[in-house]
Amino acid sequence: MNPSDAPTDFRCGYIAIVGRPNVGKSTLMNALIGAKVSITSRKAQTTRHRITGIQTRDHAQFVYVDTPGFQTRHSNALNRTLNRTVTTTLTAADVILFVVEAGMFGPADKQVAELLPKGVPCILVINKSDHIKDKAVMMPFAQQVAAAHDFAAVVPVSAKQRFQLDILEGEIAKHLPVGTPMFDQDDITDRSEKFLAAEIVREKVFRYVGDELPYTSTVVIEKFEEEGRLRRVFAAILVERDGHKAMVIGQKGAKLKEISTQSRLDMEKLFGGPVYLEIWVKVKSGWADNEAGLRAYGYE
Ligand SMILES: Nc1nc2c(ncn2[C@@H]2O[C@H](COP(=O)(O)OP(=O)(O)O)[C@@H](O)[C@H]2O)c(=O)[nH]1
Ligand SMILES: [Mg+2]
Repeated sequence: MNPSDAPTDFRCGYIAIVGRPNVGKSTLMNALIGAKVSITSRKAQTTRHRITGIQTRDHAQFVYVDTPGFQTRHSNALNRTLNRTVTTTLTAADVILFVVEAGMFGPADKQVAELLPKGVPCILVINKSDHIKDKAVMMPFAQQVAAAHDFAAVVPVSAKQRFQLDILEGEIAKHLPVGTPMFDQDDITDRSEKFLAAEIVREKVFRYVGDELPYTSTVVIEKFEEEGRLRRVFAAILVERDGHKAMVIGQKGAKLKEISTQSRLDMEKLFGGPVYLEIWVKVKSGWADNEAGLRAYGYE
């Protein structure tokens, strides 16, 4: 949107999405913007970067920032870096969405609640409400969580079934500052296609290779070319050991083929054009052990 076209009461701001791993933060952001820019999975270590998703309406522009789940289990270089991303995002937000899973409020959730700054409007989002059959338990649960922080609103939703997302958006809009749009109205993210391509491949590795593959495997895009509408993407999956390489490739290359096909389909949908994709699997160990290695692979 051209800033001069925006109405004078137009609102625009950053909305940080935080919560413990696996509560559905990335699914929620994708549902709110109507496109899949943040990868999701049943595993806890999926989101590793801060990812921006943008939704522009007539009256407001919502700039969502999806964060890695706050890691409480192990203190290693990767987890420390992930946690720093969460705290930095919180300090820059106009509105915070604190996401919990309906019926679950454990020590890991409480630890995230303690990070919520005072003075920034924070909305309690109770996700996965589709799991709750007995609606009578919702109220006491909401009250239990609401005791942990002074929330501006409480909204039960289902990101997966797109339930009550309009209500949530309305609550967020109330707290956004008046201001001109920061992004073009057609933008859905500030991340490059090259970055998104790597994330898509990483999601498929998580999905198609069993739990045995350590989280230290990652994906880098070695070459990303555009030729008219066609994108040519050359990706490498980096794993720690030869055994992991065999796991990713699978019997007669079946697994790698599945990863490639599904990645290409997702990229074509997101980029809106044909994609030629080549994926190689390479052994490279130790990249996640120290901060320099993490920076080399794009971690902030
Ligand atoms: N039933 C149900 N599952 C959901 C919902 N939102 C997310 N999930 C699932 O929860 C898992 C974790 O989601 P993800 O968005 O990756 O969580 P994150 O770690 O908080 O970003 C995935 O398997 C999602 O499909 C929801 O509203 N209902
Ligand atoms: Mg996530």
